[in-house]
Amino acid sequence: MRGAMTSMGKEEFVRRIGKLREWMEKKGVDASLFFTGSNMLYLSGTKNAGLFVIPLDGEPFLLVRYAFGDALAEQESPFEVEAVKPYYGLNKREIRQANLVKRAKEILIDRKVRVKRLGVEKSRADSLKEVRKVFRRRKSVPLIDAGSYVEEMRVIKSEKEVELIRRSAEISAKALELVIEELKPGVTEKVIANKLEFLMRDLGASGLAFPSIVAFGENTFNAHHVPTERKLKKGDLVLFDWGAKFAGYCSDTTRTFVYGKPSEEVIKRFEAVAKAQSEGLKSIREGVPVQDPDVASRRVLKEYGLIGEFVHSLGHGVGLDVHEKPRLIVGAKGELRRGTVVTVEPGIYIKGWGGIRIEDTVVVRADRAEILTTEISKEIDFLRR
Ligand SMILES: [Mn+2]
Repeated sequence: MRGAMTSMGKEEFVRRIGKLREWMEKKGVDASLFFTGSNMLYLSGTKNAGLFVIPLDGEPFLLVRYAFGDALAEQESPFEVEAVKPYYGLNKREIRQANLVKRAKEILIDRKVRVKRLGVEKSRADSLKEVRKVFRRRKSVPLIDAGSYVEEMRVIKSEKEVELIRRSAEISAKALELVIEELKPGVTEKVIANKLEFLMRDLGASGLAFPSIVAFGENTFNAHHVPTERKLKKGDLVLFDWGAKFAGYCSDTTRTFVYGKPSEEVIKRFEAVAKAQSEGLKSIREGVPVQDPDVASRRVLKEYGLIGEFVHSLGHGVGLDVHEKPRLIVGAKGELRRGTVVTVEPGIYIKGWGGIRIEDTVVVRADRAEILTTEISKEIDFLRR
């Protein structure tokens, strides 16, 4: 299932587009183009189209290659969808490609929109080549980065968006609870990861936030581990880093447990990471410097002599993409804003031994971090029985 519907009403998209149009007006941008992706999804309700065109005045519209998403785009988006049909014929001279950018320009000309400055996603270098070709007249049309502006808008989530992230977290938690029953000596990381992903989809996920990480024993050292045939043994560290998508929105959770009785060494290291996480969480509220939670977590690990093993940032924004702005890291500029959703995920990595990471997805409130991924135990010996 490709479902990416955000289940927002039209008025929410109109509100978002209205905000973008204020920016367009200020920048002298007459129309903005968004390619397939999360910015398109955020503004239109679908990412099954090829191009979303937002004129400063007049109705926005989606363009899509005929039979390659038009039916889905029509279902998912409240905006006009036009399918562009290619024709191949019997020899090369007859070929007419479906050129969505060219069609966008024709429609804008029909509607008497004169494009002197065009909003685009500057990060999409590949697609911009075609835009430059089509929109060049005697003088080329300046391309202004509307993508970064939309990504800034996406940092602050509405309550509706927070609810969808919470639903994603609930599905993820339920799936983990069920897959834990499948842990037994000899079962492989791959089998557990496949079951976990099946369960998330079965419980109503519209997709996965990212490929699930299931790591046993020394494989927990690899922060971006890909599940293998490694078999579970008594006494192994067991790390899950996983997340469903619900109505397009992601959540991101990590838990580390021991299968069996944890050693004193594991207990001590786990305590350090757990305390680093709780201190990071405690430091989160509206208005604090973005770097503070990272510094708070790192300070704990320093007390435990483990600061050198915390080799990534504390967290990242989460929404339609699993990695969004802002990045929680020492040195980051700015302040945390209310409604921002971020992960808090300190970890330590000791080569040849393994890794421990604990992660929750939280929303920044006026006075605290509200945890959206609450239902799964953070006890190291949770799997002991
Ligand atoms: Mn994460």
